[in-house]
Amino acid sequence: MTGRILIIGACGQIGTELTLKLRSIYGNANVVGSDIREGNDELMQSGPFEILDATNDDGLRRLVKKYEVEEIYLMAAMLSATAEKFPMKAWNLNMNSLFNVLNLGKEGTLKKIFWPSSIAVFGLTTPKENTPQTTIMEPTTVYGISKQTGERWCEYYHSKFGVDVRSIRFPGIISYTTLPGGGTTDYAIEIFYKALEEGKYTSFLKENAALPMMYMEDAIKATVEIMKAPSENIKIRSSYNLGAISFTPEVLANEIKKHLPEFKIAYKPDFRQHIADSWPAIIDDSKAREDWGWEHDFDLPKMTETMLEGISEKMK
Ligand code: AKB
Repeated sequence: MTGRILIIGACGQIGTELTLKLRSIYGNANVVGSDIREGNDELMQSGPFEILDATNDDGLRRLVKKYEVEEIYLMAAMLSATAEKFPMKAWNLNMNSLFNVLNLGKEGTLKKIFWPSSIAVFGLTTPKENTPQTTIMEPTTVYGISKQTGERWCEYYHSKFGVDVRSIRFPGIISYTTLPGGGTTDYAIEIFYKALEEGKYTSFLKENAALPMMYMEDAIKATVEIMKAPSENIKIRSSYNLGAISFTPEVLANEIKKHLPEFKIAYKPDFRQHIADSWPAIIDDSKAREDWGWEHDFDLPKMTETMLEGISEKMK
């Protein structure tokens, strides 16, 4: 690679760990982090960083020129629960940031683009179990509508203009380094903090709300691998289904109890339950496995153990 990599949304939950991983692979100086705000010390100190509003096309172009960027990972987005509160702001951020990047691809400035989609592209009419790669998609959330529309544009820019854009439909991503903000799957992170800090947790989803989930290390591995794969292996240019673990709040609580037997869970579903109701329970990711060799490493016991150990360490 001759040019540099730019991460937009480098200080978010996935962006932080992705930036650090890419710096470890491609060299610190070659991976530029950018976000609307500063991130943690490790991220800020390990390589170049710039303040950037993802909707600012001129600002983005300035950075691409300054650092001779040839690859962009667009991680900035407003997630499902927050997007329901600020629909127009979510639409503006999620769509305009994507167009800014896709247009740089169309102009030939970029060699490759990564843009995450989500299980939120599915809706109430989608089969919930083993949700196929290609199926009915009638998303009912602002976030889901923006991600589904984004997928159509990615495919369009690839087929019309040859833009090498690659995408994954992320499930809920579980991690302890940087907290997520405004997602429906965030309960699966909060529960660990509350279990360790207070010994109890009140879930905003029902006990039987099954959702696809994944440990962060697997999400980063998938992102790195799809971007490294030869272009001809990437046969789907909208976005790939990607699965790892699937569980309900009750199943997760029982797994936590194996380590913390006193842990108590209660349920008080709020508006986020309606969002979860419209999403798949388990997703069929066989196309990602066939096309570019996707395999996950973390199952529920390994993820639970890693989360409890990591958060305990942070609390010391
Ligand atoms: C959310 O809950 O909004 C996100 C997602 C599944 O895309 N974590």
